[in-house]
Amino acid sequence: MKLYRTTRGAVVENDDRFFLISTADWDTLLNRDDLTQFLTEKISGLEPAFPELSGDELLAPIGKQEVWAAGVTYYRSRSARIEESKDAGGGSFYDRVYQADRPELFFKATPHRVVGHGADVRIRRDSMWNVPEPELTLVITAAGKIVGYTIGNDMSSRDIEGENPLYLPQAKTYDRSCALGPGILVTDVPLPPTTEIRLDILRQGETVFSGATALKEMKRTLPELVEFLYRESSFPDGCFLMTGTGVIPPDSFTLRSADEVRITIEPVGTLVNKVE
Ligand code: DO4
Ligand code: MG
Repeated sequence: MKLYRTTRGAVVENDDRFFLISTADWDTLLNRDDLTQFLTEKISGLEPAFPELSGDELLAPIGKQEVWAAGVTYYRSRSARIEESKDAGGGSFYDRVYQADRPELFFKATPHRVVGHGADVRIRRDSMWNVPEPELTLVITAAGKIVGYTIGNDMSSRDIEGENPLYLPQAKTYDRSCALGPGILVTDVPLPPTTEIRLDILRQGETVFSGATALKEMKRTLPELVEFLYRESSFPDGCFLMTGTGVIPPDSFTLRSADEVRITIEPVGTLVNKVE
């Protein structure tokens, strides 16, 4: 079952049928530990409201939640980061965090820096080397329960983070640096390890990069990431946690204005954003 935040209100998609549900606000909904059961009961006996949902109606599936991100959770991310920071003396930090018990967790975005499906993401004007990062993103309640999954794009300025790891917040957090959507796959069943996370980048309609990874390539488990994030922080409205990238274009690649970024995670959907 999928849940969308739309211009019409909260919409549930079940078996290719779309239901408009009357509910309290989005934040209260996302914070329900019983979200799957609640939505199942909500739509039972309801007539589908419309045959399909157009992309123009979709809003980013976020209310008041903070967006956090895990880093260096895939070997590919570890290697790319070691390479990009070697001239700056990046040393062994990325390998050490890849191996360590404690994961890298960083603050990614406040809701106003997040865009939804179809909206433009941005690259920083003071950066020359930028990539999208396709990431499975967890929807977690205040109690720390994973109630759903969405798709995230962790836009990153590689020259800024490569110059000095202390610049990470500037490389990662700026206006429209984060895309989430198109909706939320609501389920209590963990995703299979074979779940594919795919990135395609198009320039004037031509594919200029394609790559994919699978959830089983991740070094960490999803509950482990949530446990560390919630150790000494409370999230009264729940939060979104991006789980790191396993797909990074070659070092010769940088995004350009008007590029289209498509991220597909099959049970969730495809998140499409243009670069402003
Ligand atoms: O350590 C820098 C950022 C890592 C990251 O965003 C990722 O691995 O996805
Ligand atoms: Mg990332």
